[in-house]
Amino acid sequence: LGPLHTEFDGKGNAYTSMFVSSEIVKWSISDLKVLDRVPTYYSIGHLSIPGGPTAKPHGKYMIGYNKITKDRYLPTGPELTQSAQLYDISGDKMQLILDFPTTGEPHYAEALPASMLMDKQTKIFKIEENAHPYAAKGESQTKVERKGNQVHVWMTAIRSHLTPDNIEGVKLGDEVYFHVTNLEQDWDVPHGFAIKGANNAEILIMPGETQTIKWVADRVGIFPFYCTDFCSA
Ligand SMILES: [Cu+2]
Repeated sequence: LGPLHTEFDGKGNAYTSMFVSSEIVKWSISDLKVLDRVPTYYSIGHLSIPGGPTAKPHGKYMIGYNKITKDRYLPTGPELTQSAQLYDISGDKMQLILDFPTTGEPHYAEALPASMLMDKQTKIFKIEENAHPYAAKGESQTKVERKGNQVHVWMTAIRSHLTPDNIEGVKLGDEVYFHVTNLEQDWDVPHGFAIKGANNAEILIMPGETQTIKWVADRVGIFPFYCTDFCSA
């Protein structure tokens, strides 16, 4: 009851989500016969077979995404945790292999084998190729320069400190630009930067990258700054 979305496995079968009866129905495209049905938990909306909308679906797994699932997990907020199920569809019968909480039912979700991405991902940015005009490619290149009421800080981040880590002479009303270069050249060592009173978003700097955050000195005082990727700086 309540068919919503259909995906294909590339082997002549279609899988349709049924919102009202909370199930997925597998049927044959050639003779429209129902081959199998499995319950979802519950009120399924979209479903995804990795590669489903392509000419060659991967056809091994299927994920059911549910909506307005109210009582399966701890009620932690105004919006309750949603629920999803992973099925093995390699055989004649669909088999539930994982039942897990998730955040909302995606419209629309696609999945693909990790092997298609693993050797193509960027792990770091080479520091010697950093062409950012405010990059500091070593702690010796860090500096603070004033241009009128703008203060530019060439800053570096490396486990576990920021350089410079003490900046004096900023005046009330100054615009301070922190240009932070992450000196790390190792995978998965990002750094962040935040300063007390900043009203723009934090930055997250990948290894070898430079990013800038602007902060206006709108009151007199001492303002702590720190790495938001918790390397202890
Ligand atoms: Cu850090």
